Amino acid sequence: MERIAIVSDIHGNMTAWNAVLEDIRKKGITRIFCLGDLVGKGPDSVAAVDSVRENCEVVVRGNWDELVAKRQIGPHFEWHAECLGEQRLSYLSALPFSYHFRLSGRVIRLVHASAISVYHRVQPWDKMEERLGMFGPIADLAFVDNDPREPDVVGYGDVHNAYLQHLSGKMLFNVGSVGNPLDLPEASYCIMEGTSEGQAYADEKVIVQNEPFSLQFVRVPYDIEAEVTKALQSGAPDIDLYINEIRTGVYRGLQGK
Ligand SMILES: [Mn+2]
Repeated sequence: MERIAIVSDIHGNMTAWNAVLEDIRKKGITRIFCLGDLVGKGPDSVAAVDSVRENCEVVVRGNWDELVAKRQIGPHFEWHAECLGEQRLSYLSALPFSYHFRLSGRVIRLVHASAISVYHRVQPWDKMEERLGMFGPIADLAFVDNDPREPDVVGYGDVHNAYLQHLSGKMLFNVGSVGNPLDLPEASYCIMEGTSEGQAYADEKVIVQNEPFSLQFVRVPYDIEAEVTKALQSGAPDIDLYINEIRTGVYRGLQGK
């Protein structure tokens, strides 16, 4: 049986990320896949990149990773790019758009935001057509699909709110955010459990029996005020917005709006 921790949107919040890593280790899980947005918003992009590189087997590219890596004009992007330096920026820009694998007879697709682009945002309340688009062809030109089958399961990050839906016989889930959750103020991640495919599954002619497959949603409390102190000392731009969000779990702290 394989158990894989799927994390996303760390956004330079090392206090939350270290708490999640500790929880993953305590559970005896050794495989971690990351769905992007390692950097930006929070104060510690450098440590986030170094730790993700060290701990994650698979990492896909997020919108912040791309914007910071290409030194997009704007105080946030430039500040984080300056901290990161050339070597880490080239690591971020080389991250793949998506990752596909098989577990328990299912084709699993992992992307940051959608099949269309790292900037194309899909919310659980969007039109059915929009959500089903997550299972459609990958638009990224650099992407080479080696799997002849359409995905049965799509997992992503980007919106910072965790959820699971079943749509037309497919499963769509969002792992939420480690460092900047916008549903409730605890770090979020998922654990996927299933049977590893073996070589036979690579051949589309082999009829594969589906086996039990599970997805667990985990919330990890962490020391938010310690992170606030780090953020205030960092000199990162727009840190007040970040602090409001990690304290409230609400986008820009705008409760009730
Ligand atoms: Mn993000």
